[in-house]
Parts: sequence; structure tokens; C-alpha cells
Amino acid sequence: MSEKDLSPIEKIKKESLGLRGTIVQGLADEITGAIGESDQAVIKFHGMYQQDDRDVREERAEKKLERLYSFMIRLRLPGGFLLPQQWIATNEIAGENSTGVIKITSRQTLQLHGLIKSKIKPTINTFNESGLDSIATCGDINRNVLCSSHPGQSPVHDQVFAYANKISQLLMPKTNSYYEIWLDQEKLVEKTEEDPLYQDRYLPRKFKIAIAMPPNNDVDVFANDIGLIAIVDNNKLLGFNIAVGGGLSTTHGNKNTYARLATIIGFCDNEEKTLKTVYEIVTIQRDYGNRSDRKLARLKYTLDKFGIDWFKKELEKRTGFALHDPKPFRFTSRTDYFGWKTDDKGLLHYTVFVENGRVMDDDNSKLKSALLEVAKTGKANFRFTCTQNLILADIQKEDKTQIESILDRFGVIELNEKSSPLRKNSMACVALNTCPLALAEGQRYLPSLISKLDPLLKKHSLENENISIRMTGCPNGCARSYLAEIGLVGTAYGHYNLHLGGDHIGERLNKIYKEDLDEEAILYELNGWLGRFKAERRQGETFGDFAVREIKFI
Ligand code: SRM
Ligand code: SF4
Repeated sequence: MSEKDLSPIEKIKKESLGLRGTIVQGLADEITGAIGESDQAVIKFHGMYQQDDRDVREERAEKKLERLYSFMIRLRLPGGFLLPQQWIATNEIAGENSTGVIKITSRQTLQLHGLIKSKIKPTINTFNESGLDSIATCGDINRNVLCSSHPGQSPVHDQVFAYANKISQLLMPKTNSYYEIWLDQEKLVEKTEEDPLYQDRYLPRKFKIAIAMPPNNDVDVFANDIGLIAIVDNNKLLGFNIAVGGGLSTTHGNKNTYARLATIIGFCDNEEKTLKTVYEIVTIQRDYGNRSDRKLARLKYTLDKFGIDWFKKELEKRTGFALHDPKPFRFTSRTDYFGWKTDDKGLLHYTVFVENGRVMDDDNSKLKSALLEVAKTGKANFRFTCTQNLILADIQKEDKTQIESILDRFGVIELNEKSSPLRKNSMACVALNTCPLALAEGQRYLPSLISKLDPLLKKHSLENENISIRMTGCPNGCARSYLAEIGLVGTAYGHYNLHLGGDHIGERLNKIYKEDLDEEAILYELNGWLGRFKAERRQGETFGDFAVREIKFI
């Protein structure tokens, strides 16, 4: 491909001197709260996004003021695990340098929003002192690796969970730029470091990997570029089925874009081969992914362009071995196990419902204070789920009462218990006011919509039904709205496409039922369908299955 056909980001990556760009100079410039345009692309590889407060954009423009710029930082937490002292450090730094809200993301990690430029370095230093980093959590590179979060899910959870870190390490960029820019380490070499995997061009687009442990598909494994499905027999990990080419984003009006579930291409029976397979899938995408149109650059498009057979042959050529036939497995759920659960080792875990992953103190509960107090006991680890919830994990039996009384005192248990199944099965993306791509509200709006839907469910005697609802402020799908039974995808302020028909296990995409609805129309449509569901459902049928059976989709 000639240079002129490459997307502008390709040039920026190549000329970034190992992801250094001119970030250091940009940070020192006190005239603006922003950094240079190219650096905004480079800084993503360090786990940060430049954003501005969209609530005040117009007002500031009228006053001829610069946009109110700030940065969002995202941590790298393979498998979504944090020690209690790391939570304490995050809590402290969130209060000092960001909005104070700690956001659990749909990919099992934490984000802080609203850091002004001068606060980034101290924040990263604090994280570093606690053994945390934000390397490669954004940008055209492998992102945070997901793993089924609940230790009680399987006796081999530890063994499977360890793969998240191994894969994350395997696919880390080799540049030392993060340590130089943010932690003032001296530059060791004049030349930029060799990186056999990413070279100087990195990947054509972001890259995502998840590990699922049947029977629970809590990670939504098929939404990822690579999905590993652990095959366990008689409490022994046999290996992983490998799925490739998942991705959810679409663009309104661009028919060439589509959501796609990953395709299972085979089975790997040992660690060395699994890691080699993952690595070489990434190199295929590096070499064959579309570098001119970023809308068509994810692995799903590479795969559909060249075909599965070609892909498997190319993979075999690169790894030097063939994958075995996939092993049978079955997903039966995709939920978090709220409340207390004991694992096979006798350790206790309490899953906390965190609405849209926003950890803060509000009228509903003093969740942030409660979590800080729990962390201070040092008696629970923190694990994050892919539906933006949190598990207080690995608690000894004798410490249960102490943890429970803290949660009780701050209203966390009450909130857990009184939240409706619909609310507990809901998820919204960040959207406004920080996401530059948002067309409509996400996490700020879904809770109030659910307060209007709960009475409708009650009216139809469906209040105990586990129906999943997910909302995104645009079609990028950050809260995986295309995999919910009810998906709401923002089209304009206050308007959403209504998608129906996802299943309970993340194996079926929903479809657009009606476009561009406002709240009144959403409630009207759902009231009608819920009523019909109650009256006409077959035994054991879920709302998503009923919708697929009954709706003539456009
Ligand atoms: Fe996302 C871009 C937030 C999970 C697909 N996503 C963004 C940005 C960074 C906007 C931007 O590019 O400037 C959003 C920042 C908002 C903010 O203020 O925080 C954003 N995405 C999120 C999070 C925080 C949503 C949440 O509320 O939890 C999730 C962070 C995950 C993480 O910890 O790494 C998040 N994003 C997802 C997912 C779900 C998943 O991966 O399981 C998807 C759909 C799956 C997929 O990738 O296909 C997703 N985000 C996107 C896309 C579309 C990518 C594409 O293939 O075209 C964009 C836009 C882009 O990359 O150009 C995007
Ligand atoms: Fe922003 Fe769209 Fe992602 Fe929501 S789905 S966070 S609006 S990019």
C-alpha cells in the first residue's frame, strides 16, 4: 500500500519515536489545557484520552474560552484484579486529582476522569508506587485482557486467570517511553527500541482479548478479536477453544460496518501453543489489517475479507502447528453472582452491584466510603466484572461478619437487595459529558429510564424476570448493547435505536426493531412487547428468544 493511502494515524504512529511524540513538550505548555493533535493519538497508547467537558462546550465557546480540557486515565488490570492497598491508593488519587468518581469499565478495569494536564504525572507516579500502570489500555494495540472474574466459578479459576496476565505481558509494547515520560526514567538509547511484534507501526486498530470459563460467559467472549474458552474436565484445564474476529461497533449510515461474533477456529492443548497462537493471530492482523480505512480495520473485517480457511492456513504457517478440532462446551449464563458465594477452597466472595460501574457516595448508598473501609481492613481483594460490578474477594470465613457489617452500615447491602433484576442486568457506557463521540446520554440517563420500566414490568408481573438492558450513547457499542435482550443505541440527544432479541449467554446479536425513538416511544414499544411476552411466552422462554420468534425484523 502506498504511503498516501494510509490513514493519518499510521504516519503519527510511525513518526512517534517509540510512542514518545512531543508529549513532554505538550505537558510543559501552560498556555493551553490541551496537548498537540498528534500527541492526542500517541498518548492513548499510554492509557490516556484527552477529553473536554461537553456540558460547558457551548457556554465556553460563546465566551470565547478554550474548551474545558481534561484527561481520562485507564488502568491495565489483566483479569480485573486489585489488592486492597491498591484500591486505597486509587481512591486517594481519584479524590485528589480527578472528579473523585472511580469508574469500573465494561472491560474489567478502572478509569479516572477529569485530570488536568499537570495532574497526570503525579497520578501515574502514585499508581506506579502501588504497582499499577496504564500502559496499552488504549490505542492501536492489545488492550486490557479479560478473564471470567468470579473465583468460585471453577476450581481451576487461578490457573485460567493467570493467562490474562501472561497474554497481557506477551503483547506489551517494548518501548520504554511510558517510564521516560511519566516516571522520569532516563532515556537509555538514542535509537528507539526494537519491537518485533508491533514494529514501528503498531496494529491497524485496537485489539481485544477475553478468556471465558463456561458455563458463564460473563466476559462476552464472542465480542472480542480473540476469545479463549477454557475447556475443563474433571477439574483439570485441558486447554482453550480459540475464537477470532469478534467486534461490535457499527457506524450509523455506513453499511460496510457491522457487529460480528467471533468464530471458533480450533482448540489448543497447552500453554506454549496457546500463547504462540494468540501472538501469531496478532501478527496476521498487524500484516493484513486495513490501514487506510479505520472504520474497517478491526480483525473482523480482515477475517471476512480473506476468509476463515485462508486465516487458519496463514495461522498454521506462522505457528508451525495445526489447531485441534474445537472441544464441546456450553454457556448457560452471563450474569454476576450478586451477594455472598463460597468457592471450593472455602473462601468467600461478595459481589456488589455498582450501577453503571460508578463508584461514588450518593443518595442510594455510600459505596465509595464503604469500599475504602473494606480495603483498610486488608481482608478482601478487589475484582472487577465485565458488567461494571465489583467482587470483594478471597475473604476468610472468620472475616465475613466484619466485612458484612461495613457494607450494611453504608447501605451497600440494602442497595444490592432492593435493586430490581432489570437494574442489576443493566449496563450503560460513559457517553456524556466526557465522551467526544457520544450522540446521546448513557450512564447518566439509563438509571432513570429503568425507574420508569420497573413499574411496567410489575404491571405485567415480570418484575422477577432477568431481562438484560444495555445502553450506549452511540453505535460504537462500549456497553455491548448489541448483545442485550433490550439494546438502546444513541442516535441523537434523547433518541435511541431500539434493538431487541439478544440471548442470555452472549451468543446472539440483537437486531434493530425501531429507529430513533424518544423516551415516550421507547416506553410505549416496550410496554407493548412486555405485555405480549407475558401473555404469549412459551414455557421457559426468555424475552430475547420471544422477540426473535415474534418480530419481523427490518
Ligand atoms: Fe469504547 C471509544 C469508553 C468498552 C468500542 N470508548 C471509546 C472512547 C475512548 C471514546 C473515544 O474514542 O474518545 C470512550 C471513552 C468515554 C469516557 O469518557 O470514558 C469509550 N469503551 C468505553 C468504556 C469506558 C465504556 C464503559 O462505560 O465501560 C469501556 C472501556 C473498556 C476498557 O476498560 O478498555 C469501553 N468500547 C468498549 C467495548 C466493549 C468491549 O470491549 O467489550 C466496545 C465494543 C467492542 C468492540 O471493540 O468491538 C467499545 N469504544 C469502542 C469503539 C469502536 C471500535 C471499533 O471497532 O470501531 C470506539 C471508537 C473508536 O475506537 O474509534 C470506542
Ligand atoms: Fe462514547 Fe459511544 Fe463508547 Fe458510549 S458507546 S462511551 S458514546 S464511544
